[in-house]
Amino acid sequence: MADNVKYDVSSIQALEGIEHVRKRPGMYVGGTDIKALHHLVYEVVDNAIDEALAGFCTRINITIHKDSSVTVEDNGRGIPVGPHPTKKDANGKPMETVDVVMTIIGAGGKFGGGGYKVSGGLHGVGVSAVNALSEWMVTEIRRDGKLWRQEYKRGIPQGRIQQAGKIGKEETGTKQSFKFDKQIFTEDIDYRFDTLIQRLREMAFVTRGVTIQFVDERADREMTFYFEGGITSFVRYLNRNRENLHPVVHVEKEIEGVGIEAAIQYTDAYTESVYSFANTINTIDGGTHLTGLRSSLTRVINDYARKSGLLKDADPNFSGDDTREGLTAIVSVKHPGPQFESQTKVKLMNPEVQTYVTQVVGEAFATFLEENPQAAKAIVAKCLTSARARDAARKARDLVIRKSALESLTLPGKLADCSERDSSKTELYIVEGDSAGGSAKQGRDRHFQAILPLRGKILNTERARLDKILGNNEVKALISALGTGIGDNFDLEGLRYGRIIIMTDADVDGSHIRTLLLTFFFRYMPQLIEDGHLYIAQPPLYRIAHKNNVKYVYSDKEKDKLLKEIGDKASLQRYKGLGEMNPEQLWDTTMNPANRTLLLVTVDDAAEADRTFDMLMGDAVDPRKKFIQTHAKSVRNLDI
Ligand code: 28F
Repeated sequence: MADNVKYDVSSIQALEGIEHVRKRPGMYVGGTDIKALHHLVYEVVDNAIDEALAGFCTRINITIHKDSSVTVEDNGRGIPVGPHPTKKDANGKPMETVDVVMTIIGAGGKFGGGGYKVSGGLHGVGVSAVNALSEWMVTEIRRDGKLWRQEYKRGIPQGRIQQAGKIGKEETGTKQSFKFDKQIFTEDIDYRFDTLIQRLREMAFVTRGVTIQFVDERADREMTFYFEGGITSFVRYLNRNRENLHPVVHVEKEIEGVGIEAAIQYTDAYTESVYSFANTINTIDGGTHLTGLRSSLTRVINDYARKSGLLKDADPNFSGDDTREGLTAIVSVKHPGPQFESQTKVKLMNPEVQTYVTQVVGEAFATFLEENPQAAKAIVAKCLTSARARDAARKARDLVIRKSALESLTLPGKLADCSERDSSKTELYIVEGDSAGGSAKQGRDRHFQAILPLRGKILNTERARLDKILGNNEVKALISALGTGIGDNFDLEGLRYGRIIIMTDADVDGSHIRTLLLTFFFRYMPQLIEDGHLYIAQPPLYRIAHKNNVKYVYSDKEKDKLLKEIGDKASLQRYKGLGEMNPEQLWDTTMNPANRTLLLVTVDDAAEADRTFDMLMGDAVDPRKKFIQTHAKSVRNLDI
């Protein structure tokens, strides 16, 4: 071949596909923000997971390198090497198989269907989308005693696949390395360890027996997940800080080629922690598998309660809420042809799945209750107290509404109100602790800023029922200060402040109370978040004095940068809590709209906090602190 002829291995279809992905990344990876960046990793890992689901891979290693390139390696069969059975290139010659997988959009599926080829959030656009959005990508294949290597730049093959070495006959696998293209993604974003860990832990739970190792060379951190027990281990992990009523009930069956698996365990908690997966995708909007699980448990528990005389004929049936209180469960289905709800793609729609799950879970749980009368009695007793508490909650709520209708004139004593009456111009700081509350009262602008000090940790709303929450003084003060009521009686019209700003210490306790407040608002006043009224104040982390001027910085990054600029003659003070600042400093750094930073809490942040609250429950609070701060969006200098 004449040297000057550029080696052209890519088909027109490939070139057009790559160009389209780079022009419309939102259609393939959901955007160009950090979520989209994480999708690149999930897409590649999903291919390795599929190789595991097919039974050929037992280990997946993910590494983020210092230059933020990523390597994912599995010990599966290795992508086949050789001419693709059907795809031709621009000259009508068969394309190399790996170039089909790596450059034709959506071509990643296994030969002729069969495997469970639906990948995570991208739903099968395949690794070719990752390739198109990467400055470079290298694919290494180990199989048939040979090491093969192919390189791409922004999706374009840089030549023919090369044999790069000889290896042991039994050594097989696929290794993908890539570096995301800075031309495509929002500048200054980078992978977030905590977020990736969360998803990889989930993947390991729902893909039993696979070892997933994650190394972050940028921060020298590493975690390895391996759950022999699969989703049974997942339920145990979720319930690690709760009193269990019985051992985990596990069932796994295949019906008409669809894998149905569930793990169930009731505890003394008042909340429900149920997660559903389809082909390892965390279907956060649920779907037919989740409906099947819930309805079958409610039916089976009611049947058992009646048959055993624990529910008298005169008693009404337990409601879904009653049988869900204290329920931790995972339902995971493996479906060759899953249908997802069109928009969010995280809701499973296959109707037959509801029937299969109802049948499989119903039968297994009914058998469990029959064979474990002690556990059955404990579960029914729990449902009974929940039904009674629901009544009490309704009465308590009616009482509070009647009372607050009267009391609404009298605001909580500790509230230092502002003089402005137009709520669109006012804001309420919820401040942790009386000392910081005092500084905030003195430092604020009393024309439009009100202060409500909250003493200690408000009741852990994660565990308490509605009736108990209403009884807690701190929460009652908060509810009447806001003026909206809660739950189904919430009325935004009554809101007395345009902005609700949570201001807590930057320490472990501060993040705990902030997380509890977020959970409270998410569960009982979600519209407050939806309509963008909820913020998190951002106090400074450090005070840097140098010669005669003082600078406040809000992150370690900012501190390091400033110290580098002014040399370390400066004196550095790390703020442990709001109480260390006097009123003027608190005003200057955290309350003055002219130069404060407020983090806007979005529904996604609160929903994610709430959904994964179980994961964080009871851990050393530190991860929770990082979790909340990394998920809130920073809103500098609001247009006050
Ligand atoms: C690091 C990410 O991508 N692993 C993969 C396989 C295995 C096969 C395969 C992949 C051929 C043309 C469909 C091997 N032997 N890890 C991965 N492992 N793809 S991706 O085949 C792709 C098909 O298009 C494989 C026999 N059957 C399938």
